[in-house]
Amino acid sequence: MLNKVNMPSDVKKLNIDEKKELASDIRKEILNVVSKNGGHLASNLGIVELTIALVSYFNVEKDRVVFDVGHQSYVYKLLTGRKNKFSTLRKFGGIAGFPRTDESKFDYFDTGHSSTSISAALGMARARDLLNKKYNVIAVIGDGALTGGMALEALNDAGISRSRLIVILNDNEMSISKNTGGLSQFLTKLRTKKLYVSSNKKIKKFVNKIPFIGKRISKRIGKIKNGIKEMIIPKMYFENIGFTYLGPVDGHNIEAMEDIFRRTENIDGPILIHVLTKKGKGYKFAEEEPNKYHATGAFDLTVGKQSSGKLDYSAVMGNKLVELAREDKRIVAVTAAMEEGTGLSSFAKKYPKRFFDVEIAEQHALTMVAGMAREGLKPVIPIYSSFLQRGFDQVVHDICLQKLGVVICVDRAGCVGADGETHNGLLDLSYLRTIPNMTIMAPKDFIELEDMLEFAIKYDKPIAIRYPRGGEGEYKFTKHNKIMLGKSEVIKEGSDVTILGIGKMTARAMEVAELLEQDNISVEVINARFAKPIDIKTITESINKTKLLVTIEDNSISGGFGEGVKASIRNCNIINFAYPDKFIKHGSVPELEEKYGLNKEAIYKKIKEII
Ligand SMILES: Cc1ncc(C[n+]2csc(CCOP(=O)(O)OP(=O)(O)O)c2C)c(N)n1
Repeated sequence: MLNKVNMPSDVKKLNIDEKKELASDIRKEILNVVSKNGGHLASNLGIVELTIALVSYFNVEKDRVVFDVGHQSYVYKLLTGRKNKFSTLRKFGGIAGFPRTDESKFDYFDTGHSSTSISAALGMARARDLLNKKYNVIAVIGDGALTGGMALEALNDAGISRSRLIVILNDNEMSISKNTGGLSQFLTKLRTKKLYVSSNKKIKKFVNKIPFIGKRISKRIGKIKNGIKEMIIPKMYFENIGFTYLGPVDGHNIEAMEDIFRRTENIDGPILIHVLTKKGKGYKFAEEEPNKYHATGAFDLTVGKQSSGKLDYSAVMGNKLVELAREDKRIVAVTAAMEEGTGLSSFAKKYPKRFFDVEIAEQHALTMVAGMAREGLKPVIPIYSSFLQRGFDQVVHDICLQKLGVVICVDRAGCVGADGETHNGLLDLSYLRTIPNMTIMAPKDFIELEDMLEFAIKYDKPIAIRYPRGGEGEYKFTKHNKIMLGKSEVIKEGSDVTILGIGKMTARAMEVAELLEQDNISVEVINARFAKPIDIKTITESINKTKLLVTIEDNSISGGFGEGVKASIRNCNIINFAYPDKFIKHGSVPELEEKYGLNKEAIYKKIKEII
């Protein structure tokens, strides 16, 4: 059936049995491509029927659809003219893993970070009304993304707006891990019969008390329970904040969803449609362990995802934290819905009372750890670099202003590869450097990360440790000097050029040095360790000898480490290697490093030319 479908108009022509067949074909195609390219699997398997119903009922040629996070937009891509390119998903030059307005006219808003869809959709709806246009605006948001502050702020505003806006809540009871907060408990009540039964009882009890006719009405209540379930119960929440609530509806029943979409036609103002889906639907392994298949690398379809057994920086941080927490009972760990991704699972198991998953709420998490630090705890908050962007003001206003001892572990710093623009962590060195009272470190390898974590916990002032996605590179360091505040480390002495690497780029500096030395160019290599404060003394001593300074970082050039060094060291020839001041698209890290002249060959060539 997928062979016959390319565009939404093709989907509209299908009868219900054909749509079901299409759903099955789409699942096969997604499994086939994601098992090869990696990507977000479970969320897409869960949203197949919902997307078919959406594309089939609405006119997505003009009706705006905004996918929250956008990781679940693969089905939509398959049905909106991108089927033939689908095998290039997340590859260099291929289609992106998230909606991209520059990729298709059917993508109405770029997403990647959570909880933005309702705000964007409300903006579009208000624009439509002011410009006297006619189309639907639909935000598709998961129950995980709904826990983000922005989504709740947007619901609050949308509720009173009276703008015609449709929010489709794709409720699969999961964020990446299980949702835990109060909102998810509320949704569970809506979902299950429990609330209905107990409210039904309450209603009967109330009605029974009405003189003369109460008992008779009470008997009839049983008969109209479905009506009550749909009309009265949900009004208690969503309708009170201004939405018309429809549902819950089975998100794997295309007909039922199309039917409920039809019912929106005569409703004005904001509407929330509650759709129940199963994450990972149709692939046994993903249904059983949806968290494992939320985002995945390539894997063998028949046996499922196997652990590579390879250590990565997140796991090294998590293991070390478990060890340190044994000795220091004041250590607590906080995550914004990224327990597994940030390597905190063993900490969560070992110290459940000292572990807090606040759901997709980076801003809240950062101010909460400030409160914890204020009262004498030692909070460690691992957070992906690109998601930390959300909490910039909280780092400034709540952590750094008060010099509170919070350890921010900036995970996935640098270029992340296949997830592209929204997920690259290329700005953290720039924005963290601007904050007074902040100290920033970056380790050259796993051992240095462990040493830095130990140092940071003892430091008792705001401090960030940034490290990349994945594991160490091929270059292995043998020596690990003690970490001292603001001190860099001279790894190799030389006399013609100084190469100053930071974090994972220290290994790159050593690789480039090896190439240059083959041409009899003598290289001094310094591991910066601290991006703030910059070790001006050691760098100055080195360039007094060599007269040429090269910096290498996996951050944007704009405001990054290299620019910081340039501003601190006067009268010196400096060349900065960094990513350009651009949003860097998806591809593998080696491909992108090649494109932007950051691999060892390119850096070697450029230095040689200059020398
Ligand atoms: C600001 C931000 N924080 C964290 C993430 C990582 N993340 C991507 S999807 C996701 C879970 C989303 O859950 P839900 O909205 O329920 O969608 P589902 O995958 O369950 O369909 C998280 C935490 C993100 N994309 N953006």
